[in-house]
Amino acid sequence: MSVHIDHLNQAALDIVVSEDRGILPKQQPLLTHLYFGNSARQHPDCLSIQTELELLGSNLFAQYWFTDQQVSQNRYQNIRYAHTPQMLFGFIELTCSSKTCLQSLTQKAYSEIYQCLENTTCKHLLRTWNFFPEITAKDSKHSQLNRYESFCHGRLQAMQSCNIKTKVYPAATVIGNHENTFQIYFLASDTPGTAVENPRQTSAYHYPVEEQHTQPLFSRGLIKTWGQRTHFYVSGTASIVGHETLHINDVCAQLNEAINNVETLVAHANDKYHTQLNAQDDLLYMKVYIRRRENVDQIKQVLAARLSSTTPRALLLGDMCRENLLVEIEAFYQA
Ligand code: 3EB
Repeated sequence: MSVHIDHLNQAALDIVVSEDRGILPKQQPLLTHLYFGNSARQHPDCLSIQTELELLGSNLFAQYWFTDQQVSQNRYQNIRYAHTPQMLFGFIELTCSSKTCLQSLTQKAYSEIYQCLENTTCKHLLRTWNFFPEITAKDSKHSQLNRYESFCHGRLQAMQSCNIKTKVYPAATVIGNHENTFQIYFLASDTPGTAVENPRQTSAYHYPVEEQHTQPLFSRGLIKTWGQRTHFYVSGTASIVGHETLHINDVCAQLNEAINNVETLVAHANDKYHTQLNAQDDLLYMKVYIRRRENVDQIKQVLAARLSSTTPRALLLGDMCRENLLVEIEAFYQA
């Protein structure tokens, strides 16, 4: 089966990564500006989102999402969003403490997201990024669940209550931050993407789970064409083979295994959906979430061996949803 190329959807979406503060790389409509670290300023006149994770070994990593059509900005309940008829980027931020029930908070946030999309032309959720504190602590309300498991349950309940029937789950990242905020930002579009699963990994939505537990509803990767461009959004990827964590207590081996997972996913996308992505050359950037700041130098060495020297990378301090994971990566392909 080949990727559905929608010739009516010629909208451009072109992401430029910048590791310096400087002038805008292009004069085109901006859908969003995402930045990490503290040396960037909120960009006026566009949806400008700061992720509250510490950037290690650098002070700026920013992305400018350019399009070729006029962008409008709007609000819906707690969501701020920017959109054209073909694409929508949104952001929700809610207060979250150690006493918060993650299931109710997540259900509220995702219900607002699905209701927001329902009122627009962009009903297909393609990619989400989710951050909240104390991700593996016990949930305050559901003592048999940790906060990540409670999050997974809330995400399912929002889909059910909003009558979302699709099995094309978005690609996703879920990371623990060190703030008092629950943040989600997301990309949606008027036409669906193509979900890609990894033959080395059990699909997360098929993970074996105990009673009272909900599977994580995300796709390993999602392909979307924008005009002449192909994007491949790779979810947060860890040292998990099948459904088991490998290389416990070995951060270098975990990172190598995670990169093996991403490379296998790209090869599988090419085989199954006839994309022609090069796992190194078409990698626009890689983000590396690191649990322990003292692992940074080891991580940099592995990245130097595995990535092209010119590929931008952001190293971010954050917690994984399993205690035994020390590192997780996410990749963004643009060809
Ligand atoms: C994993 O492979 C690691 O719940 O949306 C990675 C990316 C992970 C997304 C999610 C979870 C999620 O299971 C954890």
